[in-house]
Amino acid sequence: MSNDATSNSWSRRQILQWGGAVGLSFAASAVAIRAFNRQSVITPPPMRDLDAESPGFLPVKFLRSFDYGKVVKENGRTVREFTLNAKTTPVQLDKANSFITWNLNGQVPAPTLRATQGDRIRIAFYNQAGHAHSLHFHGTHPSNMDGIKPVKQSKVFIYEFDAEPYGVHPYHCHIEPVTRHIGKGLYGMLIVDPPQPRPLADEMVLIMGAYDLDENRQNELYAFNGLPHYYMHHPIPIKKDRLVRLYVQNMIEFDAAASFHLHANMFQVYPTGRTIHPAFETDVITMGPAERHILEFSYKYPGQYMFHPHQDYMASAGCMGIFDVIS
Ligand SMILES: [Cu+2]
Repeated sequence: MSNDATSNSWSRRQILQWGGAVGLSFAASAVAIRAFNRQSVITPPPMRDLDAESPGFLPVKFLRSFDYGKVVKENGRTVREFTLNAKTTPVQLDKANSFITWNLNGQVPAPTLRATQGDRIRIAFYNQAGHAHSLHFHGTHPSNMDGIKPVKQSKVFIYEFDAEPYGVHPYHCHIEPVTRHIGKGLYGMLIVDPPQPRPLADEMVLIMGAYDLDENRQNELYAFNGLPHYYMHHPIPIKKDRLVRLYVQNMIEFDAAASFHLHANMFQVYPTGRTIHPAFETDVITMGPAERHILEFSYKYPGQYMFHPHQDYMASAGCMGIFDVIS
């Protein structure tokens, strides 16, 4: 990666954190994203609207944002440095419900971190929240980097490990009760790209989460990328016949599983992102907690198509979105 991209990463992070609040145009952020995203040089169609009422909770931006970190070379090796700040932030989930989230960098889900297999990952974790938290990554690493030890309020911990193996890896807080810490919003995705990059595609992240508003160990609201019903009211534009690559992850607590169904199409499945070639094709896939996959498809016909769990109670409670296929 070039130095160019390195300097862009910080400005983009600032854009992500502050851009929504000041009404930055999506076109400008798309340029910034494209400038430092090595693989996705595809320009996605612009989305209709940017809601600024919940800064930090901007599913439009989150969808196609990948944080490649600040790149430094150490003994010829690529090291990617990330900063994650645990915070406590209220968010308006819908007209009726606000919720105190525990989050990273003021957003739910946390930033999507991205590296290539064999890179070194270094994460400065600052706990600025009111509780002890930690960062536990899936993937392969030594036990002292497994993130099960609490990092107390106002403390810092540096997590450092090799990016391996390639695939899609959740990360989340691992402080007891873990269900509560994840349910409050402390989760995200680490994408480790294979040494030989996947083919160009319009890449997006869809993380399924849920909110237990009254703490009765049942979810009342569900969401893709943090805000219930968001992509239903803000359909995601995609180009007809263009390859779409979804990184889909289930971070819903309390429900035994969640499925993902795409309307009027089939998708190729790369389980856990751990294969280079698709394992099978289907139009609905079921994921247990923390399960994740890469799904690929393209649409043959223009029009609007729903995506949602096939469990209707989850879809009708917010985990619902629409792809708007344009010619
Ligand atoms: Cu926690």
